[in-house]
Amino acid sequence: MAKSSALKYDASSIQVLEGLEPVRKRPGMYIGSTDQKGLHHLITEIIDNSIDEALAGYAKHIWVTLHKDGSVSVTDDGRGIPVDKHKSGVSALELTMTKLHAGGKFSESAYKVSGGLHGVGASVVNALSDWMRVEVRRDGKTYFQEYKRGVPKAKVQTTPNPQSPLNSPTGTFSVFKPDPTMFTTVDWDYKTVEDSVRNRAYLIAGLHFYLADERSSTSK
Ligand code: 0RA
Repeated sequence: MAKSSALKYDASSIQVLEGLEPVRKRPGMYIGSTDQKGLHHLITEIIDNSIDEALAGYAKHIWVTLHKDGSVSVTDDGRGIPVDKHKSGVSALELTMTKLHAGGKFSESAYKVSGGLHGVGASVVNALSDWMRVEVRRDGKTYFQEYKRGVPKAKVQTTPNPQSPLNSPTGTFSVFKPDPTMFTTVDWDYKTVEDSVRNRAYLIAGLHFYLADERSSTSK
């Protein structure tokens, strides 16, 4: 029989699928709404993780880029999401990207740092994305993992050819394309993104934001 175009799932993929199912079933419960406002919430979830890394004293720069294909990338020069293996054998990066953080912002977490909760929200963005890729720069290496609707395509690996333009020895690059079946629109509004970036930038001295819109080749 010909290989179908549908994904083949092994036991661990099915676990991830089941774990993220509540997000895809009731996206509004996690991001407020599935309209353009909810859509933009995806970007703020990812930016807020980088901001937490800035508040922890590490990230100094955050780059946000709206890409031509409708994907968005957020890059920071913080320490990089940890990639070490949990006792289960799964990378901390994979756990961050695939496990719902129960109770979210109000629960205790091993990743809690000075008022921020590292990584919370990333799995929600991942679950609501058609695809996502995360690259982590640390130990002189670039680790990466790719996901399809939240499910890892393979284990965390290293690559000699990073996609991110990060030119710092450490940092995190996340790029995702929202799943059009989860939102009433997947069109980013430059002004909305700009306002949200500006409002955050005002609050944090010494943190520099860069926003680029490759759809129009404008950057600010
Ligand atoms: C937990 C621990 C460490 C870094 C981070 C989280 C981290 C998370 C995000 C999410 C976006 N950017 C990030 N940057 C850092 C520190 C691990 C260590 O070096 O010991």
